Formats: sequence, C-alpha cells, structure tokens
Amino acid sequence: MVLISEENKRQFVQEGYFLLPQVIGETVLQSLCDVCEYCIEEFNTSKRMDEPEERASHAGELYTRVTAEGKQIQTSVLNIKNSRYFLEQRHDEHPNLAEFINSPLMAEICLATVGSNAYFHFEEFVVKFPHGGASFSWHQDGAYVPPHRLPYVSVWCALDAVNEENGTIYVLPYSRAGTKELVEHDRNDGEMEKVGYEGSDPGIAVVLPAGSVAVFASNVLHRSGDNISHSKRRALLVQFSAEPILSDDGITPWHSADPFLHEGEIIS
Ligand SMILES: O=C(O)CCC(=O)C(=O)O
Repeated sequence: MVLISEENKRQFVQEGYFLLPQVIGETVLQSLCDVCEYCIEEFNTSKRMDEPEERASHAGELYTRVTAEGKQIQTSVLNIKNSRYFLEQRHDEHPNLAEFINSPLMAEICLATVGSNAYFHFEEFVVKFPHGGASFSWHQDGAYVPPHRLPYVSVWCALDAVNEENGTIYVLPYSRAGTKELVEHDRNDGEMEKVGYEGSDPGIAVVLPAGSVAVFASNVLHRSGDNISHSKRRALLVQFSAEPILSDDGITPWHSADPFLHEGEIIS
C-alpha cells in the first residue's frame, strides 16, 4: 500500500499537514459510520453522573455518563447535546474500530510522520449535528495533553463528505502560523475549549469526499466551522505518537500508549 507521496511527506515537514482523498474503502467506511451511530445513540440515551467523585482521571476534561443498562462511559466536557459530540476511546468495545486503528493505512501514515516506532494514543468520533452543530476554536492538539517531547500525529478521517457548509476543519500551515512551537492557549468563555490563535487568517478549508483523510501534526493550528447543512457531519480522529504521552505523574499514559509499529512493522 503506497498512498503517501514524496510531496505529501515534504508538505508534512514544511507545513505540518497533507491530505489523502478517498483512501478508506466503502465497507470499512460503513462499519465506522455504524460504530459512530452506536456511540451517538449511547450518548443520547445515557445520563450524566454529576458527583465530583465520578469525574475521570483527566480532571476537568471528562465526566461520566451512565446508560440505561448501567454501563459507564467517559465523555468530554466539550460535548453540546445534539450539536457537537466528541465520543472517545471506544475501540475496546468495537472490533471494527480497533481493526481500522491497527490497519496498514495507519501504519503507512505513521511511517511517513512519526516514524517507524509508533504508539496508538487516542481516538474519538467528532460529530456536528445539522442546522447549527457548533464550531470548534483554533487550537493545537498538543495543547490538550500534558507536556511532551515530540509532536504526534492526528489522522482526521472524514466519514461524510466534508465542506465549509457542514463544519469541516481548517488548518493553518506552519508558514502562515509563523511557528511550529506549541503556543499558549486560553479557555474560551464557559465552553471549556482551548484557544490558541486569535488572528484573521481563516486557514485552509479541508474539502474532501467521504473516506478521505487529513493528516496533521499536533503542533498545527486547526479549527472547525458550524454545520449549517441539513445533514450530520461525522469524523473519526485517530492519533499516534513516537513515544508514550504520559500524565503528569510520568508513568500513567494520558489516554492510550499502545505499541503499534516497531521498526516499521505492525505489532498490535
Ligand atoms: O472534527 C472537528 O470538528 C474538529 C476536531 C478537532 O479539531 C479535535 O478534536 O482536535
């Protein structure tokens, strides 16, 4: 499988991102959409447990919901009911999702970005609901995790065709951001989002058919727009790092740190 060109690799080094149109086959795409729909339904039919002791270890970032069957799910504080969902870390329950994370496509992306030794770090579905699904502020993904040595890679997979009407992402290439460093982020008013850019550059809109992928480094500023279309916009974000990303205790992985590639070979 050679989907990534030398030009893609050059652009990743120089500008921090590249795009791979239509690289996810229809069957796999449908299976990922099915998992996403299951997770949406699970969110919508669960209730928030608000006691402080129910908060997850990533204090302030997650809270617990409980389904009618009593299953507890960790949910992002960034979720806005029927507007914008971040549905994270469901691969243990959904083999099709786990298989996609451990696929040759992800191996090729890791090899071209973080290198021949790679750890699976995190996954989440990001869903924007029709008729106003909320935007998401300019940020670098690396600002949402504890301090770490090396940038990691985000693989943003479009489960639906994405465009400016339905709330696609916008990336700010390094040359336009003027930096590759992690920048200071402020929390926006009341919404718990971190904001790392207040400039006037609108960024480059990622407009792609369903089954396409945007690959960007964790130090690339990006945002996403409102969904003013009549349909849901679903994406799956999968992240890999060259070394484990750890919590402040220096031992516990922040999210996951599952070995995925060793010397270029898939080992998981
Ligand atoms: O899919 C989106 O709308 C943006 C997601 C994103 O930027 C993120 O989760 O870091």
